[in-house]
Amino acid sequence: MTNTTVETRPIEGQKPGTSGLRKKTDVFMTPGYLENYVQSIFEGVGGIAGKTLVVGGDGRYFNDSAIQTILKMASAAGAKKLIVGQNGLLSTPAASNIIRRRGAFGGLILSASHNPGGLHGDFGLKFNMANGGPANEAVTSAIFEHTRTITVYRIAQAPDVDLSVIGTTAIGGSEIEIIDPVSDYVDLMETLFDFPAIAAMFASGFTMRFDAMHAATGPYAKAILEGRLGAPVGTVVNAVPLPDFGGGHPDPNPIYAKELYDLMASADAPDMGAASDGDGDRNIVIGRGAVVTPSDSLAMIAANAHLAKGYTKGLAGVARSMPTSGAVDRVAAKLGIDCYETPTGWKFFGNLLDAGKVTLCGEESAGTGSDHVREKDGVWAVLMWLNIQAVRKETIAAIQSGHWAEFGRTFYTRHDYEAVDLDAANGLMANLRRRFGDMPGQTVGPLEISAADDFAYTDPVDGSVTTGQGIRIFFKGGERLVFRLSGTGTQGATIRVYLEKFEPDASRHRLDAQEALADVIAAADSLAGIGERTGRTAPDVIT
Ligand code: VG1
Ligand code: CO
Repeated sequence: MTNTTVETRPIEGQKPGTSGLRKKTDVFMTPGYLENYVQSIFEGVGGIAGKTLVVGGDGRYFNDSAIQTILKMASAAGAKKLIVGQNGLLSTPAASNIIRRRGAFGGLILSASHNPGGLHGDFGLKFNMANGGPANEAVTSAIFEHTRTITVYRIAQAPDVDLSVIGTTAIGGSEIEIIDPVSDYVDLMETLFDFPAIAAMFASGFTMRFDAMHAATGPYAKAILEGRLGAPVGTVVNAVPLPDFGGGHPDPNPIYAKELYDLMASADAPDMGAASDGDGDRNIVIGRGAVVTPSDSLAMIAANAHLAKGYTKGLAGVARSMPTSGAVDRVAAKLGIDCYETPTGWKFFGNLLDAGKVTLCGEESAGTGSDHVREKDGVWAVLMWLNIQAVRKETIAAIQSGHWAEFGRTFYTRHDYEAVDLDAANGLMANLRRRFGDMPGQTVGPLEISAADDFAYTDPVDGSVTTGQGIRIFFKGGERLVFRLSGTGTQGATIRVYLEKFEPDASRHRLDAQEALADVIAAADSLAGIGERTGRTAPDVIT
């Protein structure tokens, strides 16, 4: 077995974003592209000689051959051992769990999450650290710096490993262990949730549809819901991961999971609907006629988590990303626990979780999770909601109404403008940045601005500072508007506009969010000139 040293040159644009490097698949497949980035990861983390790494992905097109390259390069870099999900599959939260459980140095997760797969779709790669969480800013910067100076990469000349066979093999001096991607994860879930109580609920006729969207959660949801909890076969639909996600867009939002949303609004709705994304870290939970927004889901889980056996001690604290609504803040205040506000992306929760400052975290983008791993976790959130229903013996709609009656409702929506011209999007943000200092006191329609800033975060654990995380505009009546650009897109820019408003009056809680937020929506356009600058008359996606 020989290792080859291949000369290479820096490739422009290999800068990790919100969650690793994401590019069009055909860009990732350009000779040397993946290799440059993988070598830069190995250098950026200080070398991997003698170390153990976990490797797996969401099964999308190029997942398997990219893994072969990674294994050969890891061997050439002197890795002691590589733990790989069978067929190259590991959901993101399952990978996080394996890293922690096996005491690995870190892991490489191959995913572009909710973005479509295929040669003309998207691909992604990120590094997670020993705590199981996404590399922090210091490490991603070191990786990026290396991509700008790289001159060589090293790769073992070896035949491909058969990823379908569970067991141990080797490339050169590196042991390769192919594992069942599901079983450790199921064990972990069983320590957190009351499986017999949930099984009894299914046995008594509780009905559910889980849409795995032909992505990574299929095998996990099937094993747990249908296998362990006795839900009827067919409860999990689109359960087989496919390289192109069946031609779909594995994002559990109202546009791409429309069938599920429509079912839940119809007379045939089961008791619960749920879906996850490409790599299994996102979730949406829908009751019969009752969509639970992710921001509300976080708040409702915070209020009820003590009902699940892994959380009976209560929560140490909670954290939400800045654009996530303030619904959870109200629960934290009532519980008397700390609530942290972080920049977008799970990497910012890692220190808070490691330091034991928070137990529960969430993002408005359909991400919820806890200190059981260091990623957001779609199946975990679904099991949490099942456990809460099994204990409270109430429907999701009733739990939702009760929560709003107790805490008030925070109306929330996000408007996305996708694949916008880069200059137009940067211009829109630059214009807001120039003006936010003068905004307090100004009126926009019936609303008066009380404060505005560009969100910055000082990590309370390591003191690191992250700036420029989104323009926040607060209004006197408690409304809030946030503008930021996506850090996961692969084409042009995506402008995200986050809108919210607190409503204490229970007689208004069943209003439609778009109606309740009409003044804030109008203020967004008038302050940012969205239509004028982008030429768009409506958002591409409303969540
Ligand atoms: C988006 C979401 C963010 C999430 C990130 C990764 O980032 O807004 O909340 O953490 O995706 O999620 P951005 O920069 O595009 O807004 V996933 O499921 O794509 O790994
Ligand atoms: Co995801």
